[in-house]
Amino acid sequence: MLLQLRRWTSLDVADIRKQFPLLEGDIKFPNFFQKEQFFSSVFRISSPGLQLWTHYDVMDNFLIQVTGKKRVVLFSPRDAPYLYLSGTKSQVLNIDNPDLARYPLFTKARRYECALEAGDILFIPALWFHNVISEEFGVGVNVFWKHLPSECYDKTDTYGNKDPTAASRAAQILDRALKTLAELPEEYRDFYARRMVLHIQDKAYSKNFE
Ligand SMILES: O=C(O)CCC(=O)C(=O)O
Repeated sequence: MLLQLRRWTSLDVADIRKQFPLLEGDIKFPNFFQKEQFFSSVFRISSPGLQLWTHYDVMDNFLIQVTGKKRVVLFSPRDAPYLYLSGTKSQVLNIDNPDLARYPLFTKARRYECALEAGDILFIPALWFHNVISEEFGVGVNVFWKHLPSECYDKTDTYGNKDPTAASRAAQILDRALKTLAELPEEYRDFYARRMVLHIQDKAYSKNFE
């Protein structure tokens, strides 16, 4: 076997063809996007019971199961208010037996569940939350691609999960607005914060999100 001299770091964007060149000949990506839209391909080797917390990615991706079985639970981006997010992850770790005293709104999140077996490919659209558990030892590949114009994405993103730059800028502006409101006495801060929420509900949500 060839000795691989180049040391790959977590700062490299994953590409199974480069990091595991012996496998390159075995890999043929599904023909669903242009070559220049390709972002990464991640080699996934999982032990039985391995669970990945509920999170979203900002790029579309295929989860390709080569061997073994996985259970994937998906939640719509519209259910974000019920998932107790911290960044891109949900704080509800046990989705099968959630702590409802702590996370009461979680019951409102609608779950879509599927079983992935060898040869199956699951399309996970950007922003859809997913929680993955390996039911047996398995090998798989994730393929991520950019479906927005490439300038929308954060250039420092290595995992396909950094929010688009416009979303990050908007979040910073919102933080500044909240700091500005803090200059007011509590009663006024509360009133104007509620008005801001109403303004966002009125202006920013797409009609499909209502
Ligand atoms: O299969 C896994 O272990 C994780 C897959 C995943 O998180 C993804 O497709 O983004």
